[in-house]
Amino acid sequence: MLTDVIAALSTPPGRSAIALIRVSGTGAHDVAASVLPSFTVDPPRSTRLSRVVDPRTGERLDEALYVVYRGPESYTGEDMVEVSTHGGVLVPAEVLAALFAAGSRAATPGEFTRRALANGKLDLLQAEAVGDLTAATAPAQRRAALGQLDRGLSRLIGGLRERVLELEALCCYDIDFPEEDSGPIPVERIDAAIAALQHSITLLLDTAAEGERLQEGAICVIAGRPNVGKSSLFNALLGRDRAIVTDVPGTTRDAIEAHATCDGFPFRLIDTAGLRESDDQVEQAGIEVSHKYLSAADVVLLCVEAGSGLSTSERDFLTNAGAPVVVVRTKADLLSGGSPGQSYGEEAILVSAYEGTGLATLRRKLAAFAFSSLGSRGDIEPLITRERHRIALEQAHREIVAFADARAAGLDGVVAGTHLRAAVTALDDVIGVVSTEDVLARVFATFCVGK
Ligand SMILES: Nc1nc2c(ncn2[C@@H]2O[C@H](COP(=O)(O)OP(=O)(O)OP(=O)(O)O)[C@@H](O)[C@H]2O)c(=O)[nH]1
Ligand SMILES: [Mg+2]
Repeated sequence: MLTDVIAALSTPPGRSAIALIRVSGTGAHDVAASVLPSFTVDPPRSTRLSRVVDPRTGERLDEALYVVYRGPESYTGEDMVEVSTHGGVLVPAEVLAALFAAGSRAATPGEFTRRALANGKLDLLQAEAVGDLTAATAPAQRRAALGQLDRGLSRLIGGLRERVLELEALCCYDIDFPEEDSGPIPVERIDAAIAALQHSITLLLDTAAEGERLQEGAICVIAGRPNVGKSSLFNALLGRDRAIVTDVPGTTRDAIEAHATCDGFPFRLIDTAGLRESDDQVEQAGIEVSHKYLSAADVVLLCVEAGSGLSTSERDFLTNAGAPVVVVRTKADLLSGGSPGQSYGEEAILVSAYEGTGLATLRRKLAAFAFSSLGSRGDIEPLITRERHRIALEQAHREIVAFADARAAGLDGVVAGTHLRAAVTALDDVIGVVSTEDVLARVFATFCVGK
């Protein structure tokens, strides 16, 4: 692992009041001292004001605040300096160039966090949580990321790992001391430990579907006949006019996607072409796209105009849908008195995109449908949010099953024990005890420089 001095802008470029530049590595203090004439290390972790100069010319570039960290007490675990310069396009770029001239180089994406990982300041799950927190758009994502950053998931998986090791120890004891006074370990005790472990891993795996959905946003497809008000509802849920609305049936031709937060949970809302038989080639293509999205949906909003009955095709839709369907009665403002119309099983949600009525109820319902188990579990319990976690846990589970099978088949304890070793390795992979370059590259692929 390189420990040379890296520097990067940690705030987005562009006009802003302040920009933060990070410098880290062996010699980071010397680099910073070249551009900050009044630089002192002691006491570390306190804020000081200094002129910032170009070391090549001595020209003043800015007046900035800086904080010095002495490794290992820093984010990366190395010597670090954070300089808060004035923002904008020019000053931060000039200060950064001065830092490069003083002997640092540009950090690669995620390099600060990678160093934190290499120096044991964070484990791989925490590094992922840093990325998740900065990418979060919905409060539920923030809560999950903070929990993971607090090592909630690391501790849970570390606990599972301990239990596999204990199981291995129990079996080794059986092999090494079969004639001990205390007698062999009762078979039931080992069987119970295996069953309990499998159960715990399964419970964690059960969080994967909604955990991964939390990461990506739940796919919510808005469907229904042409002109029922799908695009209007889509815009109302987004709070901006994203899709075209007209009174011409068949207005929306393609699927339109946008991110939205409903009741604190992330969604990918998809407005689609109205479902009907059409001779129009373009519209027909749009309808095919609608079907494709419907098959990938986590939840479907079936829009039916308030007051009108469900058609046969809508009833078919309800019975054949692969995802939970929320029936929405649209254009509630046009309903004068009468009944909103039957909803078949589900209580109808009456909405008006024009007046905004029913939208809050609808958002709550969407969150309850797409994140039912997360909602009921609360935020305390760790969950897995990535395919990477799921694949490794499935592997650990398979190895424990294979271990149980090998024992049942009367296989030699040492041979059976290799499955437990493999289970430990799989769990280690999740926490990132030893991570290969390709795993790291994938985890850090989405990081920006300066993180
Ligand atoms: N009164 C009233 N009219 C609405 C409401 N929502 C939509 N409309 C009207 O209904 C018509 C169709 O609205 P759209 O949102 O384009 O309907 P759509 O389902 O997306 O239609 P297609 O894309 O053609 O399938 C427009 O004239 C809208 O102004 C509503 O809440 N109240
Ligand atoms: Mg439309």
